[in-house]
Amino acid sequence: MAGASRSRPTSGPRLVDSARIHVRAGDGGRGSASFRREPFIPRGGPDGGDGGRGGSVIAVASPQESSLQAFSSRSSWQAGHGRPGAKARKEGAAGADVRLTVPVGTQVIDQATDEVVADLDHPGAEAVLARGGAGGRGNVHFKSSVKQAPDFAERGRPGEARALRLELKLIADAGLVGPPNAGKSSLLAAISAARPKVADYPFTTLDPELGVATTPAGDRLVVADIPGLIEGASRGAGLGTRFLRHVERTRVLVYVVDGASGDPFGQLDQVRAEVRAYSPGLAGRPSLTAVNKVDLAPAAALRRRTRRAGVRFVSAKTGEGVPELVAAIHGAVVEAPPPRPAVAPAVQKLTPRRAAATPAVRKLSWGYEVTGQRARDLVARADLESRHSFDWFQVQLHRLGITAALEEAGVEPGDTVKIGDLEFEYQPG
Ligand SMILES: Nc1nc2c(ncn2[C@@H]2O[C@H](COP(=O)(O)OP(=O)(O)OP(=O)(O)O)[C@@H](O)[C@H]2O)c(=O)[nH]1
Ligand SMILES: [Mg+2]
Repeated sequence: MAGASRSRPTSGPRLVDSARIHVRAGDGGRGSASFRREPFIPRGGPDGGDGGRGGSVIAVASPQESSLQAFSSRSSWQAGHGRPGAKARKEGAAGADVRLTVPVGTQVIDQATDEVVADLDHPGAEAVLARGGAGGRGNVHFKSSVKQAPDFAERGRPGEARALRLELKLIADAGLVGPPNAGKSSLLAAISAARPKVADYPFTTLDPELGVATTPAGDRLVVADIPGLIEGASRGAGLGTRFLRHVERTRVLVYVVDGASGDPFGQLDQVRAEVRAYSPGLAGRPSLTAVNKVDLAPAAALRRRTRRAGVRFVSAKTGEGVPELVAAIHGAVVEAPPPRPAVAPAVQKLTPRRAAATPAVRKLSWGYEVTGQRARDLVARADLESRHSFDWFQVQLHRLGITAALEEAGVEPGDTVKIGDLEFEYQPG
């Protein structure tokens, strides 16, 4: 659907359909560096648990929301940080997620790249806007590979932070379809706060526009106004029929014809034929007919003569019959089947996680060899003479999954492990 956002003066409250937000996920909690206390042993084995994962900021599409109003008064969102790990292998609590409820049809755009990174186009759709940082590992993990007692633990990873734009692409419930000048835009203006251009020449409307109407009972209804259709539109006459794609997902079509024209019902047949030529499915959708301009004499006279069921005479100018028309559209929308089969909620992630380059471990006659570029780079960078760097090296062994891979391969204390040209003895602490 085309954006409803146009900056122009309005009388009624405008629909808030765009917002800029900053989201920050929580940092992971730090891992714990603690040691078991055992009788007669001054320093037992390491038993520090992992830090908790930071909370994420997640957007969830809800049919209960109809605008991005909530984001115009608050633009910054921060999820909870993970708690640190503790001794006795106790894992820190995870940070609380922040779940932002947005209307169905909200698109998430990365402000830095202008890329649409998530499209929450059905109820229940979710997108992770900022992923929480992983918790740091406690020193309980660092007792293998190298002999020293691990008196350090990892810090948690920072949570993601992003500047995003939310844009509501409303999915219209009903579409106004009719010949040019029938008063479609006037009708949209009469039932909603939208202010489409209205003029007494054909093809005033060039871009589809949306408005939110409220029924007398207080129900909301999203209505789309599209350019007029003339005879031969399906063969390209006038602006053609391509605009009909904007009403393809609406549940109900509202045919609007000009009651002051010579032959409104002839107009109706023509428009229906064009819609049918465009898509028989669309033509078969539930519909209503509004004969507009009943404030003018020809339309008033026609009303007296007409016995057609389901035809409503209205005036976008005076408002006559308009509330009843809105109620009827709403009734039809409620009864109409959804235009598309419901899809299961999909989770979209902003940055697909890169598959970690897992190091390969080979068991050889003399021990274990770790291969892989990242493992070799690690060894090349490590200066194992310095204590500081040695600690760093151990942390990296875990980060790269080397320790886990070694254990998986069945490494035993005292076995020789070789990475690049470094050889060391595997010794759990
Ligand atoms: N008297 C009267 N005039 C109306 C009514 N509704 C619309 N008009 C006039 O009809 C003309 C066309 O109205 P629009 O709302 O622009 O018609 P449209 O169907 O959107 O036209 P396109 O965008 O060109 O397809 C304008 O001059 C309006 O002021 C009505 O109920 N009564
Ligand atoms: Mg128009």
